[in-house]
Amino acid sequence: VPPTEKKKGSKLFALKTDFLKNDEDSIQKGILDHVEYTLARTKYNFDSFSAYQGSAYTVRDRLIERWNETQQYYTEKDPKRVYYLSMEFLMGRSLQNAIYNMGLKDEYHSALLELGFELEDLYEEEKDAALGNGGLGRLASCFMDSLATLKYPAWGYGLRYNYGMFEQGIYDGYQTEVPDYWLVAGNPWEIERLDVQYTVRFYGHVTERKSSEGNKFDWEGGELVQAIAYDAPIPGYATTNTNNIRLWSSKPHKEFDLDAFNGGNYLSAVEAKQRSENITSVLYPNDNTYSGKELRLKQQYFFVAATLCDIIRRFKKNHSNWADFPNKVAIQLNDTHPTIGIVELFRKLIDEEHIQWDEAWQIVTKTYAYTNHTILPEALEMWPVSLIENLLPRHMQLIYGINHRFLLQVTQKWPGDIGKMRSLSIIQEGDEKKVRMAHLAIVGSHCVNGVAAMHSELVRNAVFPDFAALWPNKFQNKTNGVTPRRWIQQANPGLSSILNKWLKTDKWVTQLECVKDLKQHINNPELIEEWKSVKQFNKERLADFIHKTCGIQVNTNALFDVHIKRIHEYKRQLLNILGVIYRYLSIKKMSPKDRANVVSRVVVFAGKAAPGYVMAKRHIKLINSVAEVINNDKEVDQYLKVVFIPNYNVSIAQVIVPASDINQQISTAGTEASGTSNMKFTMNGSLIIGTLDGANVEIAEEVGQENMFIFGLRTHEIAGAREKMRQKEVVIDSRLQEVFLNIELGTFGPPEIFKPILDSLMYNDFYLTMQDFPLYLDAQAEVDALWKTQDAWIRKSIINTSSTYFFSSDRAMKEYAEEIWNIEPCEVETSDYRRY
Ligand code: CBF
Repeated sequence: VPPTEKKKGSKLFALKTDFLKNDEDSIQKGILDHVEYTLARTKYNFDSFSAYQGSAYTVRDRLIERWNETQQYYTEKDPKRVYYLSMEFLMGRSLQNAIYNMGLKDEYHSALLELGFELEDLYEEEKDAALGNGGLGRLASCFMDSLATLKYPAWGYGLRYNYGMFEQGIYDGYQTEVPDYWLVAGNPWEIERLDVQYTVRFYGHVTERKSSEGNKFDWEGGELVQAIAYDAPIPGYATTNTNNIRLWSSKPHKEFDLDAFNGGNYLSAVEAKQRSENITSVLYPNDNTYSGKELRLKQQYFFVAATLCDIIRRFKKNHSNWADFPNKVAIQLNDTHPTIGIVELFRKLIDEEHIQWDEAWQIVTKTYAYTNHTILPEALEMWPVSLIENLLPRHMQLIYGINHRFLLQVTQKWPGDIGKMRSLSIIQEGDEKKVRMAHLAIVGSHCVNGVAAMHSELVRNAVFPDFAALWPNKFQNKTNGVTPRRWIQQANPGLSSILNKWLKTDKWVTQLECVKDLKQHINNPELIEEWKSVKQFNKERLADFIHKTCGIQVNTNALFDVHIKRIHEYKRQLLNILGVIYRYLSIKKMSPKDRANVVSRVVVFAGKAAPGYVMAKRHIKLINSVAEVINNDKEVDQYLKVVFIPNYNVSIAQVIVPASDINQQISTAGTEASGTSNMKFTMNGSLIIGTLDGANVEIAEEVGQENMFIFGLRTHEIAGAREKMRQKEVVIDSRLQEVFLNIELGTFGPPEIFKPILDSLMYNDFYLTMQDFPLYLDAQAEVDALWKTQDAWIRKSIINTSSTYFFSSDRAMKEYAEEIWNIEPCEVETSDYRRY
């Protein structure tokens, strides 16, 4: 056909329907093509890592197809979208998740087998994406999985840190930190979008200009930084719907400081540019603690400024009336970290779109909602006014204006009550004035939620009671949840097979309520046997991992007692290790006859401490020192082993959780907002030993307290217990005294190392470890007793798994969608998401 006769675009539409095939041959060809053309390798250096990369790129191709279709579909239908703003996404690995969610496990398995690789081995080649600290970031990732699976039009927004969560090493029992340059071997799971860039301003000054429509405020000068988008497609399970997490990376702005350059100052002009790349360099490794560093505030503003440009650009594609904005856009703040986004949207509406104050504020508050994830005072963000004034001068002016109008509302409700104004104000007065970000988040949102029933009660009644009195309908609870895809189907194939068999369906993967039917078979010996053997298999898998990583051989017939989470005083790893010491001393004292009755245990710890958290790091040292003594004591060899698995992350959790018999959720009542590992363990049939804290309370309601080991002070008893401690009225349990004595005598190494730990208990046992200690030992004794009747144990384990519907993130996302965001599913219409 002569070129002039070719119909413009005809080929384009013909190609568009031509999706990649998913038969074995097509997958193999895709892998080999990527190994050759993307990685530039030959068949002679086709090793496991290149097989992983090649496979990942073929999966990514398929994800991109689905992603494009989904975005195209959403653009056509223009549904209301939710934007989940989170400074952290703890994604873990992607290959297995994507293959499972796309329903291509068997195809990939056999395609790779013929190429000489086991699919399961290739999973291990992938480095975790650890752009988060712990619960909050992992929750965001579970939520993204559920949103895509439920076909909600949702976007995640965050930062693409060059260095994720540090890698933890253990040397001489102490934690060491090594930077995690996770991008070193490339990242097949992201798409660099050089076409999506925004400019973000810092510092500078505000110029007020008179105009006929009122005064205008221009924010000018300062430093400009470029935000570049990186997209990570998030496939829903068994659906074409594939959502997106867009992460921003900072790059120098193209404008060059010509004056400096011409003045011969070339190098300093380049250095200034380099500074801008620092913004997204590193994830702050603090969990549940506020870091008052300017760079952190820069990260927060950089993040929301780019995100809002992007959201508004998308909104403007189809809309010109700003009143429609909250009907099309819901923004969820994952904690206060992105709260400056409230002011940024307001600034854009007022200064750039020239909307009047009241109308603009209405749009803002109808759009935003805020999730509170902690009530620990050390986590509450409060930025010095002077810092914001310097970095974001226009925002500070607007915050004052917002606060002024808000305080008028307060005076209307409580006329003349200065105390109320002081306690509610967004600005905290004092030697150094500070902006209370949680107050700003509450004032600027239409909804505020906690993450478990008990936590939401505390948020409403203990932390923000005056706000709740002012706006009683603003406060809600949305109990957390976790995705059963990653935490059952992918982490525990044995359990998945049991569920498929006994429920006669695999519907549970997306409708977790199905698992309750398992209870019917609770007395069936065949199920009990299968359950035992799956647990045994998972324990052997973990034992191998422990042997490989720690060089410790553990007895897989022992009870696996697991405590994995960030190391924090409130989470009380200390209570656990003191209990372990007591167990050790008791075994040592026993006669051989008594020892025959001892329940063998493997006690597993894992978790990172913030690098600057000295006490938490000392706890790690204590755990490792105790482990060293116990693991080398031949006398207790078969009864007790203690393991600290280094560098805890998502993929390691996927091996530990399914292998656990009991899991420790032992925070001081009233301190853990929710906890989410408790949900993952329960799904995997591990029994909780725990306090009535966070979501443990609701787990107890679903599972039944008789199927868990609940102990300890209740939330309402905490204040009294602390007072008792202050008055020095606490009588130290004699068993604990014996433990202290052994630490002091040097049984576990030089006592001076551990003196600060003992002192912290003696002088200010804020987390009430000593008062809960005897109750904890009693609960552990109950654990031992039940373990001796294995079938009864297994029945309880089955009950745990079958009572977990409520803790699926699918349930949580439906609640958010219906009760906060007001969004609906928007299913991409395709005949078959697997595309044969
Ligand atoms: O809501 C998710 C999790 O968030 C935290 O990790 C947090 O960072 N604030 C809480 O400590 C957890 O209780 C909670 O489950």
